[in-house]
Amino acid sequence: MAMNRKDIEALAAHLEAAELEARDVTKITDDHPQMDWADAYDIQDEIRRRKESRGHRTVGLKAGLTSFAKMKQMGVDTPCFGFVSDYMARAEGADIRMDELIHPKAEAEICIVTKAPLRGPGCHVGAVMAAIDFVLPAVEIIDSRYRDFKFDLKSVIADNTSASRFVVGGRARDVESLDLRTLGVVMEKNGRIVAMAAGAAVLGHPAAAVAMMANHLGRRGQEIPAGSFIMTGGVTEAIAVAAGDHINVRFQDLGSVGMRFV
Ligand code: 0L1
Ligand code: MG
Repeated sequence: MAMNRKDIEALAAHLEAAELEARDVTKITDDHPQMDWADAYDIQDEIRRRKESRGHRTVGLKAGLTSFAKMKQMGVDTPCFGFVSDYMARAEGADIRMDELIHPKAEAEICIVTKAPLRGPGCHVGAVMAAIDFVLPAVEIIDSRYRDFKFDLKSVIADNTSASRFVVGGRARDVESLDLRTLGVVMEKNGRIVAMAAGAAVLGHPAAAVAMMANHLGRRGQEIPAGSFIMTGGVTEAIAVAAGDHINVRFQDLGSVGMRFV
């Protein structure tokens, strides 16, 4: 750890204010080049603590930058992990207000809910498959607080991996009836196909993202509790949206998820 507690708390307050006031800021490593990986996750944990202390519930975990398309888009080569809060959830078909966001992008995600805890080190795809209660589809709306969506990996981890809104829709299915690797995803914006992929785009298997998350949390003395909702990461690159846009994503065997930006 390269930063002291006071700096961690100040940076968490700074980034959370940018999120809640929908204004962009420069990436924090510009002013804090010494920040290390533990500091970045400590800042994210402090943002979570701040939200929970105001009464917000943490309602899910997210893996980010898990597909090669997303890593290439953002110029990084390692996944990252974050959380989502209750106020970030929107209903299927909802209007999503642009005036609460900075420069949102939408991405299609295969999600799971666990029925048993997962704890690393040593967590693997088989352990994750045994712990899956059901699978369901979602669209995550990411909104980096960093100017022009430009950041490095440590800065984006501190910024809770750009978590902003998410919409769960479609229908839940037992994992036994699905092949998560070949599950096809087609994303449409205003009726036109803008991206498509299969589940294997996420680290070869979406469950691999969850195993990686459990191993990451294990190194921090934490686990994935039973009953966790987990977004495994965008299967395609993220698509920029503007007021008036309609996003609809069709997930093979899982139905579709749609929303409008207003
Ligand atoms: O959910 C994600 O993949 C976001 C990870 C953070 C990087 C980004 O904002 O694209
Ligand atoms: Mg995502």
